[in-house]
Amino acid sequence: MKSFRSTLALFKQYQTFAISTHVNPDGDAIGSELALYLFLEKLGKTVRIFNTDPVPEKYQFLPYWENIENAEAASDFCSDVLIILDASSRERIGNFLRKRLLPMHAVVNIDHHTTAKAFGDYNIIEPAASSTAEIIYKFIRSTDIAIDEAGAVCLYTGMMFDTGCFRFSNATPETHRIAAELIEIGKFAPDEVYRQVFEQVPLSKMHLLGQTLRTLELTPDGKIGWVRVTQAMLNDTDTTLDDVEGFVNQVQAIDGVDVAICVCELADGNTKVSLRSAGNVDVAALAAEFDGGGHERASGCRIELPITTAIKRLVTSAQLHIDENG
Ligand SMILES: [Mn+2]
Repeated sequence: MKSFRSTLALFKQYQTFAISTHVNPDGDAIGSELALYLFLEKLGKTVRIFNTDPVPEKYQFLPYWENIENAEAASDFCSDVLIILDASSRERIGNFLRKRLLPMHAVVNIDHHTTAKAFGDYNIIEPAASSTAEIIYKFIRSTDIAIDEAGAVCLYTGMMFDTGCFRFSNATPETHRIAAELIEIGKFAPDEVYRQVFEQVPLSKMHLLGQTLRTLELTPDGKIGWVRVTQAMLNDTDTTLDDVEGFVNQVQAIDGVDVAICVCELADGNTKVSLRSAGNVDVAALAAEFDGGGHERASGCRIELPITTAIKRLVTSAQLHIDENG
């Protein structure tokens, strides 16, 4: 682990920086990238952001989002320092970027996932932080550079996204205090950010959600609930796996459900799994049994089995976890 102070010293020492994040970037990934980009620009550095996947439309209200470049643009750029945000592992930035973004001096890894690997020369990993944006906030606060309006809305968006709009257990009192401060600095309307991030659902995704909820099943005691998404459903509604994001929370919202499971059939016939816990069961441990990872209350894994078999295994395991906890 490196301290904020030594990381700042590294930033001051070198001149050119590349920033990247995981594939299918979310609000935390993009908000964190932009906030750190603005910070480094204030230090007088040359900074570029390269992502494998484009900025989703719902984040195209964030200041400077258009400065985020695609992977191909990285071909002619050589940085002193590469900063990877929110990615868990170096591979998660995508194959092309992993091979192309080779810095002259150091890789800095900033992340909050409990499964985060210390792949950088500098690793700032804080599993207790709500989001990477919260870590970036604390880092900038530890310097003498002020967070401006643009930085504030980027950081707020990251924290808002990863806490499910401050609903999840990772939203600590400190997260709320920071959010309040960012609203004051940024002078933005939090309800407007909420609308942008959470209420711009495409009609096709709503159709998929409708089909998905019709697959809901529960154990007789109602403590484990699961839904399934098949390739046929994706084709029928003209949606992709990305659209399944958040569906598991609908299952978690059912009264009495301790463990919520959403399984998706992948194009190769295997299964992608999202897990949520109401707090009695550690779903990071459950996911780990299938080589997955995440947090106690939110995790995921990939299972090399068809969805029906995968569900049976998952429900059996979840039942054991519930029984263990009385
Ligand atoms: Mn995150």
